[in-house]
Amino acid sequence: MIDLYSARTTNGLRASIMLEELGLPYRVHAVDFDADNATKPAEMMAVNPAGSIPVLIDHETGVSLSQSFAIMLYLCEKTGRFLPQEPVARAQVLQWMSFVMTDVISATHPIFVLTSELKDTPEPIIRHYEARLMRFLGQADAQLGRTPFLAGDEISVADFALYPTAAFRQKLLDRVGGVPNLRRWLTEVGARQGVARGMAVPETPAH
Ligand SMILES: N[C@@H](CCC(=O)N[C@@H](CS)C(=O)NCC(=O)O)C(=O)O
Repeated sequence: MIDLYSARTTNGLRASIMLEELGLPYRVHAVDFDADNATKPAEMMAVNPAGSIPVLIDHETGVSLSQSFAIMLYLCEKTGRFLPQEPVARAQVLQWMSFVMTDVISATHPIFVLTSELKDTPEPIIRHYEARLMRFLGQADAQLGRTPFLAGDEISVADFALYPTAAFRQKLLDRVGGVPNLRRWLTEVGARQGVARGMAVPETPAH
């Protein structure tokens, strides 16, 4: 059995989307990640003293992990799915996975901080970071014009990594327009049962 400590943020959703897509049984523990670390579940804090979600404990293998990137790769390796073994195909998937986890997230994080955590951020500063994010999403769009999924013909862990981050920026995409291939991909990936189920985890937020 797997325990997942999570919340409905893009990092948490990456873990639950993977678990749902792979059909692995798990228990979810909703965490209020903004709360004082002293109030967070002890089992989770033992794995990740920083107190950030997601945290995954796999009792079958004895592995305990934080970091959504590592959790996604671990689940792929455990099941042999969504991350090819063949070196060239694997390198392509890891390239797009790195693109999501470093380039795209480095652009979305400032937008989150400037619009949700800080008040009265001047509009040009927000627009600057939105334009930076759109440059990266434009890169994904160009790739998705060439291949159905980020790393080629098959859906991979890289697509599941990008999905919650791109889906959470739907309003920006609607305002800016363009990126037709990314929109096609968002519809297709979002229609998958595993993705839809993963996006709704945990059902009830922690308080
Ligand atoms: N690099 C980490 C980031 C994890 C992270 O920042 N989680 C946030 C929620 S999305 C959190 O728990 N923040 C509260 C804290 O750090 O105390 C990952 O990919 O899992």
